[in-house]
Amino acid sequence: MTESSTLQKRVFALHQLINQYNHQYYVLDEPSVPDVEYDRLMRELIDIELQHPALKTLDSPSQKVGGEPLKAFTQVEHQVPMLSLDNVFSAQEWQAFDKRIQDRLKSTHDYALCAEPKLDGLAVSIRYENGIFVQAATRGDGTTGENITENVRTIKSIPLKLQGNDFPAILEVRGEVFMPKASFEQLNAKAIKKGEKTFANPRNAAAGSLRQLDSKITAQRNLAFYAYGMGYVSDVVSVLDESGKKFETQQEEWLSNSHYQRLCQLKALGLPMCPEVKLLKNADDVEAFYQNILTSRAALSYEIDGTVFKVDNITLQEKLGFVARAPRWAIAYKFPAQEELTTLEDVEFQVGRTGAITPVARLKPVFVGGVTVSNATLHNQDEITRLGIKINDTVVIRRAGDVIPQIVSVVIDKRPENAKDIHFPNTCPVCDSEVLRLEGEAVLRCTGGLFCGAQRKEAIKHFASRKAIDIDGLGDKLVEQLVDEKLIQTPADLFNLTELNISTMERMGKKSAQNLIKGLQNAKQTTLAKFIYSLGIREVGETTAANLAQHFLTFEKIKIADEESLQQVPDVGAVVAQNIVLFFQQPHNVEVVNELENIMSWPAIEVKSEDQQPLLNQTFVLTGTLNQMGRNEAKGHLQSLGAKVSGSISAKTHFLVAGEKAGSKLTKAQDLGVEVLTEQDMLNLLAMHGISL
Ligand code: 5U1
Repeated sequence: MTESSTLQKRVFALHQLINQYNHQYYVLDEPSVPDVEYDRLMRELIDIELQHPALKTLDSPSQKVGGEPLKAFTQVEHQVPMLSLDNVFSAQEWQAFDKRIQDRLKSTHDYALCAEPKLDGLAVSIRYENGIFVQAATRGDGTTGENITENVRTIKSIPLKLQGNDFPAILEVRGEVFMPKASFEQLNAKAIKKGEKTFANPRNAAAGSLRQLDSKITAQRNLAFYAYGMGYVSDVVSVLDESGKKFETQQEEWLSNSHYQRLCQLKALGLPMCPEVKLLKNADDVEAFYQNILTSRAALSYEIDGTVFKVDNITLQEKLGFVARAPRWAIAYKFPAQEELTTLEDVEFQVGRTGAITPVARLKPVFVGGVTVSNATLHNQDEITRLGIKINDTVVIRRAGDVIPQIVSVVIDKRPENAKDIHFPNTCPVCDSEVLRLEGEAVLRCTGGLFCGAQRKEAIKHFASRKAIDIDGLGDKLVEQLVDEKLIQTPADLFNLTELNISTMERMGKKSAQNLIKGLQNAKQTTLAKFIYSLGIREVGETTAANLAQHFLTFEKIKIADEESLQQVPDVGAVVAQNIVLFFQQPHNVEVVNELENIMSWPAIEVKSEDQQPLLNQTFVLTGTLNQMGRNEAKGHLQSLGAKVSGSISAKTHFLVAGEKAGSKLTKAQDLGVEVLTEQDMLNLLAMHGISL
């Protein structure tokens, strides 16, 4: 094949791809590739056309802006074409742009520039006739756009009547409709709640909202607008004279010759102007503006993908003119791409310190947002289902600021034949224990808490903590060191430590080793409640552990209890009961628990007689802030006296303990005639039965 026919084929392929992406982006509002890929293809095409002008045809996408308008909207012909901007991506490319201007103007670079953030939204043209909003249109193909008047009318920041009295009889305002980041987050959160499709980014959300045939939907979407220029401006301008009488004058009397001042004129008429827009003295200030906006990007309330620089003087703009797609007097200086394409090579499952199992995407390394990315979190099963992703798929990956890379979407068009489904493990990839997804939880969890290598450090720290077994001389740092040096793997291993092997560790003297051995020796004597708590069963806190001990009296009975009998215990609901049963079903956990049972001991629990439970059959509800005793502590004490402590108030409640800032529960208690106690009343009651602070 000759070089020219190879090139011709490539040009044809580029036409097809760019036209397809244009259609998806501009007409369907469903882009399938990130902007960076589109820009790359367009650049390749323009480069070939520059070097081989014979290959530049009239139907080339390089000669056209955007795609065809949607058929469902009527069409609007722009009186002045709506153009797009050429891009530069580096300081060198910016300097080349600056040089082209200097060459054309045959002067130095000492010209003022209007510097603006480049908003990631949708370009629109808004027409005012005699100060009244009459029409709004999308860019479309630059010559003809879609009539979106009714939708734009709903955007709160766009005035339906211009402010003041001095304006042209016909004024077209050009600018960007966008969705602020906060509105975008809210919209997606709502969609997730309703199980609906989410938008990949604020730009798609803005486009989707503007292209609604029902403008009531647009009105609910919280869109915003910043003006960045003027389109058609009529020759006739109406102004008021000093005596307040209206008279007509010519455009040049009113219209400024500075682009920046024109934006200020629009602002004075009530149109929103981006607060970051600045007038630069000359091109020396360009890089600083770019860097400054890049640094503050994450803090801005709206999404941007670069900066725009425009020669400020309109006479100079007119001298410079246009090329096919864009003005020669303006350029978009874009930020490094935050989105890129890559391949999902595999999915691995990581077990976190708390047993949460997270799918991690292993990606073909790709440079995005200024770094090379090879991993991204896939969050959970729901996220994988939502994305419809398979191994070997081409994916859009996004890295914004210092945020963790995210997989935004899958390019279904590029799905290969060897695409494979992602399967979640049935057992923990680290310790092989059963994994469980609890009702209402999005994550999958390993149930081998006492044994699992991934959870080891946290499990031992919890076991040794003050409210659990309380091992003197064993802090978090030392636990980490013992695990790292492979001296222990489970809480039971702690009791096999010897003075000798502890003192071989770095920074451990003989004295500290002796103290730890003594602490371990003392810790062997505990209570059943503390022992249960020390096992770190999910959602079994101190109070639940105490209730379990009081209810079952022996550890043997707790180990074999089924969910139903567990739910008889105060404060134990279906989820906690399931957690307990599953914990004791894991062979590895049982192994460690058996070892611990052989090492540790606790006194038998006295069965309380009825007269030792003076509050038996009395139901309490606690509300508001208790200042002298924590809510959990109070609850434990009341329960130890036989009381039932409930979370909600009803006619069956005997007492409401109302702390500070008690709210609706207090009102309800008063309505139901439930007796209300202050915190002090409750403390007096506890003291009466021998419990004091
Ligand atoms: N901020 C800004 N964005 N933007 C986009 N200004 C601006 N100007 C544009 C476009 C397409 O076009 C004019 C220079 C014609």
